[in-house]
Amino acid sequence: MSVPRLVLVLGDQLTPDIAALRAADKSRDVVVMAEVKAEATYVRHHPKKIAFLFAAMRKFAARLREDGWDVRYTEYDDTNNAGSIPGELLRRAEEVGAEEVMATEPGEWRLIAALEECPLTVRQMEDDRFFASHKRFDDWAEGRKALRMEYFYREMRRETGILMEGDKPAGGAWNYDKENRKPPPGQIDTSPMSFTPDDTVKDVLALVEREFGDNFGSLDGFAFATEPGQARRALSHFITHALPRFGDFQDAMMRDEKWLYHSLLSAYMNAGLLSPQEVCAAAEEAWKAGDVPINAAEGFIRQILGWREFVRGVYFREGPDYPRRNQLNHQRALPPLYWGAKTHMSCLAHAVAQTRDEAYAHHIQRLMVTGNFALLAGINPTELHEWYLEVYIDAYEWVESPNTVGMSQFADGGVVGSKPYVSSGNYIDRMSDYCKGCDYDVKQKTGEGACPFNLLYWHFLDRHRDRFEGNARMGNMYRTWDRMDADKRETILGEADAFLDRLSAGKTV
Ligand code: FAD
Ligand code: DLZ
Ligand code: SF4
Repeated sequence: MSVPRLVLVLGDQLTPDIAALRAADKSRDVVVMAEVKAEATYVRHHPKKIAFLFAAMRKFAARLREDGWDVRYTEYDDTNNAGSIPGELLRRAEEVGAEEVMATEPGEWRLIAALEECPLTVRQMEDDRFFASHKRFDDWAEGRKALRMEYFYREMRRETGILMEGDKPAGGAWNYDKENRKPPPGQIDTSPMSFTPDDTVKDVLALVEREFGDNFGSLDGFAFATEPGQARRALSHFITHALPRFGDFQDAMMRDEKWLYHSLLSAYMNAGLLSPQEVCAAAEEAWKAGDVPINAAEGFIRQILGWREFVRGVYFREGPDYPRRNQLNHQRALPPLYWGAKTHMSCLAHAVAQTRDEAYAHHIQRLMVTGNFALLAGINPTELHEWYLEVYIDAYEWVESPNTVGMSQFADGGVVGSKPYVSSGNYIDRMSDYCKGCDYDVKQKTGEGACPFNLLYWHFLDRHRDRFEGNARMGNMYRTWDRMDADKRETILGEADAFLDRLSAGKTV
């Protein structure tokens, strides 16, 4: 009988035909899965994220066993648990007499390096659960002065044929974003599908409460899907009930509506319970059947076929130093309000509270509330990156860091975006109902009670003038700033400095 090899399946690789499993031989090889301290603590993950992954891992292992695989699964509190992925590989290699490991490339440089350093022979195969391979992205990126998602996305549309009518984009345009910026609607008539914890989930919830109960975040009301059948039902529910209005209200934010018309499918796609291909196909089918308008189908598909693929391409192309870039040299410490300390800013209080309760906030809350504030206030992007990696259920470095370090903080100097996403309170007021319940006044530009976003917006532009003045997309902002009275400019900068001093001193702002 030939010597068995180990097949590593990580917590976000829960796909039956993932590369390492495809390459393995069921009659010979041994699957290794492990809940380990190193992965569960390299940042202090939200308890719901850990519970989701551990429950989904346990169910996936059971399914592989039913399918005839020899699976060696280590639970978190197993006394023999070696505590890390390489440690578990070594332990299992000794147990079964293996020397070789087949792995699917992890989604974080940290773990890729750990597997490279493992004394066993580890073959890392490309993770091909995406539309574009590393080579495909690099071929597209090579020689371009700037990488812009929109052009990459169009190539992906042409190549996959998704939302194409011959060689033309469906409906005549590539992008319908102009129709997708409606302010919050009066009422939301749907909510995402929720799942009552079964015995596996209940066991994991008890374990996570015991081991990680002190991490930021609540386990209450855990209702995520933890197996592919449930995730598929969540997809189909979203397509029928939320997708038709997804486009219109994609950018809206409401105090009492956490989900609006968003899908909540990122955690499932990122962990492997759903494939991006089946999600895009379901949205396209709904449009073809006339159930969903083109602005909704296109807006949704662009996030997956465009943004999700694009940020992954950037992460792997830019290399291991990417998550720690800080091109704007922002050094302020992440303030306690990100961990739920009291703040008078209603938008931040709501986005952070929702994050603590649900391990979820939608894109505009992440980008234009918590991200926008951090950028305007000059928060250290590495600290912020770690925060996003910790607090969201869908966070892995390959997708989180280009969104945080690149799109949201411009700390990569413009690899992901052509200009920083900054706004004054006006944008938040237009797109949300947060300002109505705020201690600050969004209409007030200076003085007692002025919205901090209004002050910090100009402070940001002023302190980074050298870098952004020549940016064609920001010229208008500088012209408006320059047209203001010198006295007013001075007042704004002085009040912004005073606000930032209070923030850094740990005062409630
Ligand atoms: P929907 O609004 O329903 O969108 C549909 C799908 O599109 C999502 O499920 C997701 O897979 C994909 N998508 C949308 N926007 C993006 C994007 N910018 N990049 C990649 N995929 C996208 N997404 C993550 O999956 N993991 C992260 O750790 C993460 N961190 C982020 C950090 C910041 C600072 C910002 C601004 C965005 C981040 N995003 C991240 C992108 C986006 O916010 C989430 O994908 C989205 O909010 C997930 O919720 P949803 O499934 O309801 O998405
Ligand atoms: C995020 C995570 C956590 C919390 N725990 C585990 C674990 O115990 N075992 C495991 O195999 N994977 C876990 N993961 C997912 C990995 O951290 C993930 O594979 C890497 O971050 C690469 O994306
Ligand atoms: Fe946020 Fe300013 Fe609106 Fe308050 S007034 S909710 S701080 S944007």
